Amino acid sequence: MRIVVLAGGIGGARFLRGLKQAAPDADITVIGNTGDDIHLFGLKICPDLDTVMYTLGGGINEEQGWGRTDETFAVKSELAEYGVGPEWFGLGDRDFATHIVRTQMLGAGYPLSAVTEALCARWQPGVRLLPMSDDRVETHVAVDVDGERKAVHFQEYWVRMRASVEARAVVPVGAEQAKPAPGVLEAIGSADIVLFPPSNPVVSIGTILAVPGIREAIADAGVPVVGLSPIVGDAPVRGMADKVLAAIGVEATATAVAQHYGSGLLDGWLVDTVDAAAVPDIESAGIRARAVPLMMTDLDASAAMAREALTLAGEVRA
Ligand code: FO1
Repeated sequence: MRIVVLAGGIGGARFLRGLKQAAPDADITVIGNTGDDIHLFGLKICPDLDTVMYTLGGGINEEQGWGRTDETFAVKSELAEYGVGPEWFGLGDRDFATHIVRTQMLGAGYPLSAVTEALCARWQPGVRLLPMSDDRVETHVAVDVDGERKAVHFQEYWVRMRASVEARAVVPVGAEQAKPAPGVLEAIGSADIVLFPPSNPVVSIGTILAVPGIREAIADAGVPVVGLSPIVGDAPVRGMADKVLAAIGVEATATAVAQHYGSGLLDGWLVDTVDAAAVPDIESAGIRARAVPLMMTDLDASAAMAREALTLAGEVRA
């Protein structure tokens, strides 16, 4: 069975670990969000690609959900001694090696998809990890600071500002000119199932869908598209998805997110048991819905969710 998964960072990566356990024989292709990418210290950093690679490859800092385990910060503190910032983005020594290899390969002319494949040769994530595009896309957030409207890089909004100010707009800069990376449309075209894990519907899955051609390919693939709500009980399970949902005028509810994706794209939607009352509303929007436990408390819980998503996909196919 060929499964395509659109993944952002932490939520997507944890779900993928469960999917691998639930469907050990499946051929899984992950289309990773690159809108979170940031250039720092002359290096290109790809947070969502690295979180998937490290999580599935066994190198992730588990409690953080990003960065490496057993990390040290000698390089970061030496940079700070030189007064070279920013200090608010925690890059560890082991993580720096990933960004040095990536930047070196990009500088030698390799596209991001080839670089990602090379990095994954070491980590063996057990899935094919494709960036959504080889072209540069970087999400920026419009905020009002000291009475003036300005755009800040997503990472500055997310990490330095902790999403503490209202996001007036979220813009994946470069998305309109970006092309799907090699293999992305082919993977979608030959998939048996497409899954939207509980990733951020705006800055992760939304950004992937903003690359021209990807949304259409999924809508036209003629295979079941099933998503899992990142919102449980009207609040994001983790992260601050509600802040960016507000920027696009979408309520932070399981129903609103399903309607945001729309029945033209989504065939099935899993909500948590606390949102069971939402099932009829979602079904009346033309999306099959089911209430199951959606908290990824451990690997078995994630695998159970993945199995529920595959079961729902089988039902909507019929
Ligand atoms: N998130 C934080 O909250 N604080 C950090 O200092 C931080 C550093 C960091 C470094 C590398 C990396 O790949 C991810 C990092 N993240 C950090 C997480 C990152 O902001 C998120 O993973 C995504 O961009 C949102 O999914």
